[in-house]
Order: sequence, then structure tokens, then C-alpha cells
Amino acid sequence: MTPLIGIIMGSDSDLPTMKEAIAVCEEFGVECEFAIVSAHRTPERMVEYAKSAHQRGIKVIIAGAGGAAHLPGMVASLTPLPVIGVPVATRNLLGVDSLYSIVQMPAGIPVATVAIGNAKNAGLLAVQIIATQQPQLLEKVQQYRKSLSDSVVAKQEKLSEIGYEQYLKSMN
Ligand code: RP5
Repeated sequence: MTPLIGIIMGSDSDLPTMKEAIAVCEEFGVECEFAIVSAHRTPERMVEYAKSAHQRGIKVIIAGAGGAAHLPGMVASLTPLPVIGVPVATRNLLGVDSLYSIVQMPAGIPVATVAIGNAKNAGLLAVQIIATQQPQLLEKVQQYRKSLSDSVVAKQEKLSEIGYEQYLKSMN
């Protein structure tokens, strides 16, 4: 099947973060492709990827990068597709550098930026965009939301039943 979501990252060191986006696509049964595409180390590859993605059937791009994280913004400038940016956490500046690099885009070239390290939300957002055109997928998103709600209710019932001290112990 043709991939609908393109997941790219600046380095293999981003993969431990970006794997969460891949996992969401797999969970919802949405075909995705993933690749290492560096804005700084492979700029021509980045241009080629961004310019061809929509011609290959990709509908949404998720781009994760850390530090001087120019990949999401540069890709957004080269593609008509929606781009979701994932600021990857960094050792020295904890990902605030990545966040600021990705989120402060100039008017006209948006990047939908998720929280630092939150590739899971990037995956969910991409799936939700695809789901706008797929009623069955939209139903799966609704079911997922219900499961989140149910899990909170179940936690509350357990908390009321065993009290906070036992609850905390059960969390360890
Ligand atoms: C960025 O530089 C990558 O997105 C990565 O987060 C960061 C560090 O890359 P490596 O030096 O680990 O390859 O371009």
C-alpha cells in the first residue's frame, strides 16, 4: 500500500523519540514511511524528499529534529503538505532549542509543532488528518478517545477503592 504519512528525522539519534509516531501509525493501521533526512548533513536529499512527497501519495509529513532543528521548517517551505514538527529533547538545552527552532515559523509557512519529545501526539495528529477523509479511521479515533476516558474512570474507581497510599504503592 502507498504510505500516507511520511515520518522523517534529522538523525538516527532521533529514532528513540520518533518511534512513537511510527507506533501510532501501526496501531491505527495507517501506512507510513520513515527515513533519516538531515537538513544540514543531507540538504539536497531533504529538498528532494520534500518536493516529491506529495507526488508519491504522502498526505502529511511528520518531521522531528533536535538542536538547531531546521528540518521541519525547511521541509514545510518546500511542500504543499501539512507538516507536523517534533522538537526532540537535547542534552544541553533539554529540547527548548529544538522547540524554538521549530515553532517560531514566519507567517505563510506553518509547522504544527507538538510538545518537546511528543512524537506520539504528532502521530495522532497525522492520523486525525488522514481520518477526515476516511470514516472508518475516524471511528477508530473516536474509540481511542473513549478508551482514554475509560482508563481515567477506572483509575478513579481504583483510587476511591484502595486509597491514595496503596494506590501510590501500586504505581511503583
Ligand atoms: C539534529 O542534530 C538531529 O535531528 C539530532 O536531533 C541532532 C543530533 O544529531 P546527531 O549528532 O546525534 O546525529 O540534526
